[in-house]
Amino acid sequence: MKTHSLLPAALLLIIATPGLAADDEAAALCAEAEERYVELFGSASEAVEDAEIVLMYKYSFCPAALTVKVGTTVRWVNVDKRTSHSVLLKDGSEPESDRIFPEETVEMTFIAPGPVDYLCGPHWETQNMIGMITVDP
Ligand SMILES: [Cu+2]
Repeated sequence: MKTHSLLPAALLLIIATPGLAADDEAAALCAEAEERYVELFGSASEAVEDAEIVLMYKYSFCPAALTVKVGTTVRWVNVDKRTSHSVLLKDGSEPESDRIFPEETVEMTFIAPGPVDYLCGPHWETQNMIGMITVDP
């Protein structure tokens, strides 16, 4: 029976796709965020020398996970057109940042090694807007 032999292959496809699609979507979104950054600031975010840049865009942090050396300053830059965001360390060791409006930035310097989970105050719950920084010694 041909229908029975086709079914497993179809199921496999459905199961295999979601993970990949999510990664691809995140990569595409972050590429778009970088384009916005270049549009706004005239050069690539990688060209910034005094900080590591994390973009805030469409309810995402780009990159969502970042590894830095101890003593590094991380600068979050809102490249959205309308939405404001914030940075809130999950462990509560720092007060939540002010609302960061489009084209505004906020920065933090990480002086202790370890993982730092953080959230966007207004959007972590509804949009899963979360990020992580690993501070290497
Ligand atoms: Cu947000």
